[in-house]
Amino acid sequence: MAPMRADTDNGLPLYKDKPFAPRSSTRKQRQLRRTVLWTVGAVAAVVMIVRAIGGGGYSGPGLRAGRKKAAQESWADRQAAVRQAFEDSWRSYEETAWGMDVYRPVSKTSRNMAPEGMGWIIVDALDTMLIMNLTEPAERARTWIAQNLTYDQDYEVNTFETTIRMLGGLLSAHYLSGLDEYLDKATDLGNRLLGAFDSPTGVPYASVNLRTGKGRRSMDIGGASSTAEAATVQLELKYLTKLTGETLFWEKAEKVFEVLDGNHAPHGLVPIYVSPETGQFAGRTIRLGSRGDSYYEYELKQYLQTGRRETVYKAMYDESMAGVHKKLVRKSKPRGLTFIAELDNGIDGATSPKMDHLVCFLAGNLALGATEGATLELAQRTRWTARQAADMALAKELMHTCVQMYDQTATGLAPEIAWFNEGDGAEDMVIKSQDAHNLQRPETVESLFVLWRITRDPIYREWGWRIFQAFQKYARLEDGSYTSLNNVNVLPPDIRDNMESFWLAETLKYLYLLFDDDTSVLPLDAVVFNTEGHPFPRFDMGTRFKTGWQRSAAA
Ligand code: DMJ
Repeated sequence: MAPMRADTDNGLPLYKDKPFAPRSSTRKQRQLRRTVLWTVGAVAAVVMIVRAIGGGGYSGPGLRAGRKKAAQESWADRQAAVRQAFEDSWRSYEETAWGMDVYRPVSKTSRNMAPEGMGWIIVDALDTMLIMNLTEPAERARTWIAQNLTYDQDYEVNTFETTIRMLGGLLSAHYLSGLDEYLDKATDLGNRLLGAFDSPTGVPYASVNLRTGKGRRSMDIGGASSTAEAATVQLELKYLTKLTGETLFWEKAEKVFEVLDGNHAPHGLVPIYVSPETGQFAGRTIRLGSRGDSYYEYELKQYLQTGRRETVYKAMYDESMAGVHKKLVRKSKPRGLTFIAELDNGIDGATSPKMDHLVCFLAGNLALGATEGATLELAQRTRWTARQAADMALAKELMHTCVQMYDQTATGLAPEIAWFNEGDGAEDMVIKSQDAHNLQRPETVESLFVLWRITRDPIYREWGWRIFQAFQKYARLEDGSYTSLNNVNVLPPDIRDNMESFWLAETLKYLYLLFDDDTSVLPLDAVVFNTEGHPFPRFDMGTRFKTGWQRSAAA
């Protein structure tokens, strides 16, 4: 029997820049539901505003004791509201789609991607339940994984998505719970993914068959893999090596960076495709959005993960961020919002003023890189260079822009893509209809969480609360679960029937941590979050593990 193909179209939630295609069949039904929801949402919003005004909302630092207590209670209330949103989303999924990979909360339909399911939503959401102390649903998830989850299926999965969500989810569940059964599953999965790296260069193929271990080239330009996808499996495989002692995972992972770095991309800015056959970049498009984003994230996080011993990754990261400052930072008109432009025609081509919401990860990443996880106050006292200051300043400016991507829409939710105005227009950003959907993405709240932890400036919590309220108001269904939107500028909201697993794995997790008054939970100087929001401990390499490559000089 021919192997089943990876789920690349029609369904969600795989590829990041999948084109948007609205469905029209149930329009009337949706309209009715929207009206009801909108009214309920409006009432809820009024209640919340009244509560915020009368309930001693946060008024900034330097409060007197009595006020401070009220402020703390307020953040606890907000955190509880996020936990409730998770519980409601989860209950809806458990009741109507338990065990399925794709969940459509409006129609209450679901389906699997692999023949026997991949545990896609359960595994991705599990560590959030552990962090939120939701012990009963976490136990049901544990039982489902133990009794139902098998990776021995004749099915091709996307190498990157399976690594960051499934391998990452299992590893962080092991880290947080201490249960070896998650590590056993992770090891089985890790072994099955290794076949993806059997290319002439070691750059992984886009897909791999879980049973046969055979990799398959992508359908994209000449079979090239996405650069971000090839370069975003390292934290997971290295942690797996640390836990199992099996160095093969580590070697496969780091080889990818050796090959990528061997291209000597000018300014450390890489094209978004790479050939597994030649190891060379393909095409001329350079961006920090889809297919480029987490390459830069994992440059930094590999350095942090292994106790800041692998300086090769820090050198790459510094070079890339210098490239971002020099080549990609732009200001919009008329308000001067800082955004990160794209290069459609190579490093010396003209910039394009398009920015994906995905780029908003960079605000947090820059702040994390500047202090390496310490608070800003501590980092500034210890050592503080002009370079760190510049990265921190850019982090704050970009954070503001990303929040504006929410604030400037009718729903208060961000579109997938914004186009910034550099000419005479009256608006700083334009949202095209094909880019106007919201997939419950995490990048902005992820960065708000990192900036809050690093700066301790409460503005980042306030911004996060505003975003969460917009989700409550416009993306919440009658049963309390949450869905995506087709267009963030349409009222009443035009909902899309899909709940992304990263809503549970990332968006709600980061909001929950953002509102946690206890900043010692998962401290940024002791853990790294993988690109899917799964926390792993930083670890000491000891004498057993080492970086197996060095940067080569450009010819
Ligand atoms: C997630 O799967 C990860 O955060 C990935 O790095 C980017 N895309 C989604 C969320 O938007």
